[in-house]
Amino acid sequence: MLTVVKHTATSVVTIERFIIEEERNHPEATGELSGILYDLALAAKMIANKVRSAGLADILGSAESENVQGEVQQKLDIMANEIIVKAMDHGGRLCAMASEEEPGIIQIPEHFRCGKYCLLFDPLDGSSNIDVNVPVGTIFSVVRKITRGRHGELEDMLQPGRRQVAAGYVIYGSSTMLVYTTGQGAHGFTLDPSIGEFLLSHPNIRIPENGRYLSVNDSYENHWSENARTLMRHYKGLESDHKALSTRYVGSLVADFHRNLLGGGIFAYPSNTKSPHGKLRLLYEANPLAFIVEQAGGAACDGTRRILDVEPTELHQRTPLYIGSKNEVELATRLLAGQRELALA
Ligand code: AHM
Ligand code: MG
Repeated sequence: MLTVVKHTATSVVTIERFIIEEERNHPEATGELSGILYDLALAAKMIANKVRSAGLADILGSAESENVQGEVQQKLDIMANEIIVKAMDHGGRLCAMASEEEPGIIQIPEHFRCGKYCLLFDPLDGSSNIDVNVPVGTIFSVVRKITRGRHGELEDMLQPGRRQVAAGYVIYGSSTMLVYTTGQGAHGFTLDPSIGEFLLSHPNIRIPENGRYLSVNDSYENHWSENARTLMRHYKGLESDHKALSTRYVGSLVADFHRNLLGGGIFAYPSNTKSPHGKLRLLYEANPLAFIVEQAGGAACDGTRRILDVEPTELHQRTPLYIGSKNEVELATRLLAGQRELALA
């Protein structure tokens, strides 16, 4: 029987201890998934460290120029990608990885053991915001291998989101936070930089059922479908007695999602005539955040379908996305119903 891990935000609980306690709820667990989560927490600390000194790039040497040691500096998103690959490839728990930064599957080198999980990730989401010191994030998804060979294959990656065994994100903001789920609620940890540990700060996150914020890039309005335009007017209280939501758009999915998860709201990225399939990636942006939001009592859809039920066909597949408070996502599904999204028309 599941025993719910009970902690309050006032007890000092490290992410390691929390992961171990969650694992105890699964006597059959081998500890491999826990190992993946520890390694990701370590990678997050390393990326946080790089992000914090990003503003010094011009002083220490900007991207593609040589730094003081005479090494060519890399762009931060490439650096974040390498940090994750290097932190994760040798643990013996993964059989393959996929990243927004790499076109194909990343195989585990021959000299390392292969495990039974696949990791999909966006190493630095919203990276165009780095230059202006606005929060960015990392998003990750873990699925179990379903093919029989030693290495992970495309088929392992192309599983619907409901099969995820773990998912999470890291936000590099005024503090660094890691939020993850293994299907036992969504829990948030804040990095205490003085001791280098993620400490439980947001146990059992619950998203309010109604929204307070609307996060959407309005500049595409003329390119949306009529139904999407009507939906946005509802959110703004212009079309019905729906309470007017406050518009907040950072342009970093992780930051917009995080605010709405804690405060209530909806993030919407409808398909439009310029991006007929939407912009966000299904496997390593929409799916992990959808898993988290559902665990927190919210919802996510692509306009017509629950995100976690979409059957992926491509590694870097894009999807329209409506994610956040349950009642706001339900309104989106209702108002967009019958309108096959532009991409599917
Ligand atoms: P990226 O993965 O290339 O950084 O793009 C994803 C980002 C999201 O973080 C954000 O929500 C979205 O793109 C913003 O797009 P737009 O500028 O079209 O509003
Ligand atoms: Mg991204």
